[in-house]
Amino acid sequence: MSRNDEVASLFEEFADLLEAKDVEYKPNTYRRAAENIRAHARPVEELAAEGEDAVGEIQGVGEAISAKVVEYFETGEIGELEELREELPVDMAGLTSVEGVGPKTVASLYEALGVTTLDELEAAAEEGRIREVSGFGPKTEENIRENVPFARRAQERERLGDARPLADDALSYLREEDAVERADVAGSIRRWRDTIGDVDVLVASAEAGAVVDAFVDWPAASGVIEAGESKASVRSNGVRVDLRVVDPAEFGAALQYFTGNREHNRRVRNVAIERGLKMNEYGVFDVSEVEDPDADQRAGERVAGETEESMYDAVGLPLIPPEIREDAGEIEAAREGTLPTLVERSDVRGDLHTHTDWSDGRYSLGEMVAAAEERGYDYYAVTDHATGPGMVGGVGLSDDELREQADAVETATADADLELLPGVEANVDAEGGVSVGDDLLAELDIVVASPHAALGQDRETATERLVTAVEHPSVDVLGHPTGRLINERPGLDVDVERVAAAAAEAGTALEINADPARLDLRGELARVAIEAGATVVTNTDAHAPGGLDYVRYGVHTARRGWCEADDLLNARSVEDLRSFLH
Ligand code: DGT
Ligand code: CA
Ligand code: CA
Ligand code: ZN
Repeated sequence: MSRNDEVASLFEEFADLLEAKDVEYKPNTYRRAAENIRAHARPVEELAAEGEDAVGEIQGVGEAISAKVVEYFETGEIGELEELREELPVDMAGLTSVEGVGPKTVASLYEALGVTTLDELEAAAEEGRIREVSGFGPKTEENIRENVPFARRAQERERLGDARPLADDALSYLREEDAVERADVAGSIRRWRDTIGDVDVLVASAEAGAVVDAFVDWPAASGVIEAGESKASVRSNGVRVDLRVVDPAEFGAALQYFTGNREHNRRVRNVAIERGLKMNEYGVFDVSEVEDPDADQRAGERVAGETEESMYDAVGLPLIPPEIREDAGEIEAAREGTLPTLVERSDVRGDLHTHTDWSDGRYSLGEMVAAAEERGYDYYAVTDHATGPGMVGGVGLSDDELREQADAVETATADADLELLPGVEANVDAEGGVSVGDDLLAELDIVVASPHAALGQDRETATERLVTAVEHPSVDVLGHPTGRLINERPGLDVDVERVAAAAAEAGTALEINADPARLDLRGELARVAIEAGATVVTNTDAHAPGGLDYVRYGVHTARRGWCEADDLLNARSVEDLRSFLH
């Protein structure tokens, strides 16, 4: 969320709280101000630093509101808003996202039933308590009960793994159209964020109308949200897909602009300004001969726009990979010529965390090995679950069964055209211990150890736990280190720097689990781990042959972590891998 979004949300909440108290007019003034702050081109914190008058230049923002904005940036809160929140301490945005629930309803239900969250609202509806409140009836109660799950889903962002296949389908569909010269994704999906608000698709074409017509007929679209001359939005599998059609000469400019993120773009625009250039979604322009450069977006002489590379080049920067466009040091690195050479999918030589039907996989050892061979890998580890806490349904293997499986893997190696590594995925218990016999661990080629339970520990306990695990002499890989499941559970809160330093010292790799439900470590944490000196490894944790293709999510997540091929264990040769595992 940008700071403008953040401030806008505060005033929206303010408006709702005032409306809940039956205050007239003011709520709408606040909502209009919120909208304009959100849309304002300049960052509101910059304006606030200049003072109340500067903030007041935003349309619809008067003295009272600009004073509050300045107060917010100076003190971290708005006094009046805090008072209102104390009177009505509820999750206003969450509750009002339920169809049919407005601020006044929220106030009534808080006073009568003490409802403060979506969960409490749902419980009250399910227990038939809402119909008892004066002014409410069974019909309203039933509506609320039905609408809460939708509100909850709308608040969630899509997982990358759910959105990306849709985006790929939209691209290949559009690229078939004669009117389409180029098509690509932009936005968070092009940056491979782990969750996606909506999918942004960009097309270069001289016939925008024909492209829009084709897009609304995309077979995977379940409904059209809007369709204009050069823009359209459809829904597909519950995901919103936005299309923009631009002139081919401006495709690179639009791609750069709509890939974001906003902060990255703001910084790059400032680099352009330093060089006397103007950069926007239409191109880079030399405006030195132009009297009023703001009068026309395309004013001046165009110096770039057709390709994204030309856009960065025009402002004196190398092309920055989309995955790291987060204003997290990449602009500085680009200026200094120290951008990393990010790892690529073709660097990956094997998968070191996979399952078969010996534990909870659904395919035989032979089927999984064949799938690995098809992908041209040099090596492949079989790491079925060992028994242990967190292993539900008795899917884990006993030490004897693991020995038996290791023999089967050794036998399969003879006929395979890649190296097979017998291994195990052991469970990391709450104290960091591993519940597989030490002698067996020493016999296996690879030991992945992962936390599966006790994921609510505090940061200190969790960090100690993982440090203990990576220091275990037989552990080679710490699997899905935090145990998070995207949109389901946050996983362990750990000091990754400490765990990574211990892992580097002990020669243990930290996993970037590529299963799109996990993406664990996530990019930002992978970067911390690499900077602390640790080796990372991206494994699919595949339970079926198709799961091996999750490697793309792992590689792009690694790239978000500024990972180079040297940092990635499974980009190494068999010999180098073996010496690391030793
Ligand atoms: P999302 O969809 O929430 O996962 O995140 P994004 O990054 O895809 O954001 P989205 O879809 O709202 O817009 C795509 C990109 O377009 C965004 O990263 C930056 C750019 N963009 C869109 N609207 C604006 C705007 O009003 N101002 C600026 N500076 N950039 C914008
Ligand atoms: Ca988006
Ligand atoms: Ca969008
Ligand atoms: Zn696993």
